[in-house]
Amino acid sequence: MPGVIAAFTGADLASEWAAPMPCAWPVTPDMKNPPHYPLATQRACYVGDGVAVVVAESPEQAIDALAGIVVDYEEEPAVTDLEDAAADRVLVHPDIGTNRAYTWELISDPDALKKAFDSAAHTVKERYIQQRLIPAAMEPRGVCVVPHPFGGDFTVYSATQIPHILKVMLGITCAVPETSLRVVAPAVGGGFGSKLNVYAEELLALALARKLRRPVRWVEERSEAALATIQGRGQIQEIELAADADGKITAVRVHLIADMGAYLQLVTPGIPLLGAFLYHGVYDVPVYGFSCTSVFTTKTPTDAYRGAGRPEATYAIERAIDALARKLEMDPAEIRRRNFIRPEKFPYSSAAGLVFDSGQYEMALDKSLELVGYDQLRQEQRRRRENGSARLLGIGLSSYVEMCGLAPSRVLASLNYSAGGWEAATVRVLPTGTVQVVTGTSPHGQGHVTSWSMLVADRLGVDPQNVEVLHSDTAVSPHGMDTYGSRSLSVGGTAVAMACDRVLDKARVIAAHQMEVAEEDLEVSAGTFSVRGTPEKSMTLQQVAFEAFTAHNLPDGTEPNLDGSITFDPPNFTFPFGTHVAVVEVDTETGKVDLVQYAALDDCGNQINPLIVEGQVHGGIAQGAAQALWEEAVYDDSGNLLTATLADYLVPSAAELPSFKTGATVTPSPTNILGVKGVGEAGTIASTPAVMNAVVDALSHLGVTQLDMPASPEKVWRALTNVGKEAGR
Ligand code: MCN
Repeated sequence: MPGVIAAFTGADLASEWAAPMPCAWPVTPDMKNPPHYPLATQRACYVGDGVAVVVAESPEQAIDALAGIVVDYEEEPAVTDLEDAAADRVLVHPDIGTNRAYTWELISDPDALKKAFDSAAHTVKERYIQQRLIPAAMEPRGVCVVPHPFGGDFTVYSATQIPHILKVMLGITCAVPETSLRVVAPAVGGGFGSKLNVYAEELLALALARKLRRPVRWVEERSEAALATIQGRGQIQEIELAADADGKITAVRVHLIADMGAYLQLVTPGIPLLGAFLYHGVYDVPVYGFSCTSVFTTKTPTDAYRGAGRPEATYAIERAIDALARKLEMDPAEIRRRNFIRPEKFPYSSAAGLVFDSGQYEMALDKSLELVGYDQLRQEQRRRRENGSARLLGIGLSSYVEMCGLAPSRVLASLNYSAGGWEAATVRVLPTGTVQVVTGTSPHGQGHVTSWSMLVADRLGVDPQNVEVLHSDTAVSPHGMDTYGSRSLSVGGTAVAMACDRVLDKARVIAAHQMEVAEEDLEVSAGTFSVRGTPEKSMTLQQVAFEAFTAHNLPDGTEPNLDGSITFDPPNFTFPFGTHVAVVEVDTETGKVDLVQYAALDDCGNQINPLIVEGQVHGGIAQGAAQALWEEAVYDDSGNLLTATLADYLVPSAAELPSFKTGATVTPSPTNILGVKGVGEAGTIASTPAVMNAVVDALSHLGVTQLDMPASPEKVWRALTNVGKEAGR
């Protein structure tokens, strides 16, 4: 056809791959991982599994040519329901003989767990559905691979969160020496975890550029993104709480069935584990049990989506604690207060095996209630109920803690993750005094250039305008572990700060030598080294950098140039926390829910840039509220995605959201020199349960307590109609 350069099936390209597509998280030794290649050869296992590729001069010509391909599919039954998948009635991959990818357990003390439930004064058992979500970054994915005119080198431009990891994986999968690959992640257009992956299209673009000896580009369309970019969540959760007569929780037991989709992508199997340690939330729970069975379905693979495992955990515990409060007829704030881990217990060793760094949970709750005007809202709620108003008010709380700053490499090893959790940084003071920072993080909307400039300026006493931050290009920043898991500031930013300290140490040696004084006699302030007691005798950092550059008069053994490099492996996760309060109005006649007020109190330790922190919280809240009220990937029984456009998949805009009230407390983390904790996912983690608790809070007096997300008008209306029928109304 016009403009077509080449067309290939999966079989045509089979010899291009040295290994299947990577899954870096084999969570158990017996985990099932069916071979996954960029194009299917025998069986396509989900709608979105590529079977052929066309390379043409223009995207339009390629699309026309794709329409000319006839695929002779022989249809097999789909498996879309998770419990059905676990029953192994229809197998997604008959070769492996089961749909169960793995079972993973974390039970601190099985006897104590049983005993706690047997002897509990109160128990609640809840079942929740985490619907699948479709990440909707501002820009979908895109990749362009340029072969160098001579030799076998390639430059790969990809809209990825992980240029460094991608480079390693491309090398392994396509048998290209790492030295022949340069990966550049330019302005990425958002990712929210969905670009923390190695995708078929990236491998195809590289293999085709190699085969055809010309640049190859691919840019995803929005509906393709819905099918072929990973999806998030996808779990059935069962959570049980045991409590004593006063409402003090004595044990938590959780079982999940997690939807892997048709294949395991880069970190698919690990996502439930990122929540596994947190189903007891912010509460001091002595006995804990968690298990997860993960299953294959004939749907798009799942993987990391903002929060990855932690929103799911927070949702389950925060809804369950509200269920316990209802059972005990206790205010949701009061039951939380009774169960919080107390400030004096930090560092707190949890029954799940983590050590929480620092926290003041009750303070965050108190401040959030103040922010939203809790007592007045409860009065207003009562008033509307008494007046028989058709617009009921619901107030929902969510107190959260999350583990981020992924992660100490040794801990990742204990979870069978195939990479480390360190981060690299280099800080160079150039001869003219400009500071160049090389970071291994890879921002895609989080503002690292601004934040890193601020923290370098602060530490070195230079103007932030004079700091250049280089990132996301493996030729410029060869070492890095990239951006996800709200790790960048607490690991990458800390590395930058430590590299600054190395620079200052070296500068001090040079300045002391130049001014012929002892190092101890020097004071450093605002980028100037001055002699204690004789402030007029001083050198600026810029002067020191110039001396280090000319190297005419350096102390013996001091290397020229003023720079410092470090690779920092964090000693622990960081544990940000807070309480969010959502206020909704529910129209009992139509079932429509309006989110009318929202207050967020977050504690991410010291803040480098409060405006960015607030922006991160805002975006996170919008995303989490969207899961509660609007977003859901809907499949039919044959495994067709029914919500593959933004007309069917309801991503909210500003019009659906109130102005958020935000506040902060500051409880520094003792695990890094900046005292910071992550914030990139906090809003998403906290907001979903806050909003759902608010919806249930509006309706529970009418008997509606079981409600799944998204709380669409139809679902709410049906729930109200059903309880009405039961009550003979
Ligand atoms: N920050 C701060 N003080 C703190 C904590 C953070 O000033 N105590 C600042 C940091 O300096 C940084 C920003 O807040 O500029 C986020 O830092 P951090 O919490 O370390 O998170 P990461 O930079 O590692 O970002 C990852 C996180 C994740 S996992 C997802 S998903 C996500 C998110 O960030 N995806 C995003 N935020 C996003 N924001 C945008 N615009 N687009 C995405 O795709």
